[in-house]
Amino acid sequence: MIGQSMNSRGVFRLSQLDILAMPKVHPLYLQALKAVYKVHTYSPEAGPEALAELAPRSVGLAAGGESVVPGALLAQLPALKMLSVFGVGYDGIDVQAAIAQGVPVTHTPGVLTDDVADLAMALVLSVARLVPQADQHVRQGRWPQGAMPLGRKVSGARMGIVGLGRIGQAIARRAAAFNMSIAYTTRTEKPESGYTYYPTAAALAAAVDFLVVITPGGAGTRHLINAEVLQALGPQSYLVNVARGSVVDEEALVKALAGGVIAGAGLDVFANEPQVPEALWSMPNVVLTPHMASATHQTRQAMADLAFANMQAGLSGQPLLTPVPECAASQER
Ligand code: A2R
Repeated sequence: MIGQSMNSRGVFRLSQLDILAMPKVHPLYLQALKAVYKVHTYSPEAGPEALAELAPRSVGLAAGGESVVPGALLAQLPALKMLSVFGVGYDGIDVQAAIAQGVPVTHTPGVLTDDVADLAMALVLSVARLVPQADQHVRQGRWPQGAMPLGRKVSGARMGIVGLGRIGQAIARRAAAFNMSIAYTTRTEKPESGYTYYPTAAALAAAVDFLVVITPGGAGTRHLINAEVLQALGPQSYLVNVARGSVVDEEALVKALAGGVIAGAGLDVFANEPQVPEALWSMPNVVLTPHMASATHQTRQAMADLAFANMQAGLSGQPLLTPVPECAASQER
């Protein structure tokens, strides 16, 4: 146990320990950490001297779901005991390097499942029922001049889910309430789900009206949704991505949308955030949101609480609440 002491109210404090926070870590997570630790924000621009001073003292590393933590950075932190990520996705973290260095990595699965599933359905409904365009139609005073174009019915349509984990299943439950038929693709079939399985994303795409992508990011899923899958989806069907920008070949997507290869797309994530291809800005068949699937007061607080609790557990020798699967597996060995 490191630097543990009891304060006047009998609450354990891990005072005076130094935590390094990656740039843009969520303020609620930082706020929780600052109540207990000395928190320093890592600034890659500040140069190696700034890190050299902090490195021997930094026992915890706080990161966000979009943080990039390469093995080279971890190697500069010899005192590191814990890496706690605020987010369920952790594809920017070199987990194998952390494990090799004896540093456990945690993330925040579960607490954001409902919000991400909610936004997936919001994008399905928005793009199919032209909600953003309808809002503009009214605000810009165009209603008296005429009606909106017709949308695409969602209830009873065919839903395809790429990735049937915690969030994919939550999307399926919502789609079921819309009377949609549900099919999915994953690496391993989930017969217990009762949904129709397709072994590839292309086969699934060919069989659905809405293809919702909700796998992890990283090398294993890079460009899983490519030109061939979009071609299979076809001109009457829609793509929704609430996973990671890297899962979709964005160049192929822009071409498919511009050329009418697919009907439209609802996108919360992009290949090079916060940059969004300008070609998408003016497309009427696209709904764009700024990677905000878990961005509610309630969920961001729950994520901050869990990320903080993991950091505290790791630094006080307690069992971790939610290690990433690779670390859970390495702990069991
Ligand atoms: O393939 P399986 O049986 O491991 O299923 C996982 C699936 N998956 C894939 N499906 C098709 N092709 C792949 N190459 C592939 N790799 C993984 O993604 C599983 O059904 C699902 C991930 O589920 P969970 O681990 O429960 O993650 P959760 O909480 O649903 O979040 C998914 C992602 C996060 O990693 C963030 O990047 C994003 O949602 O917000």
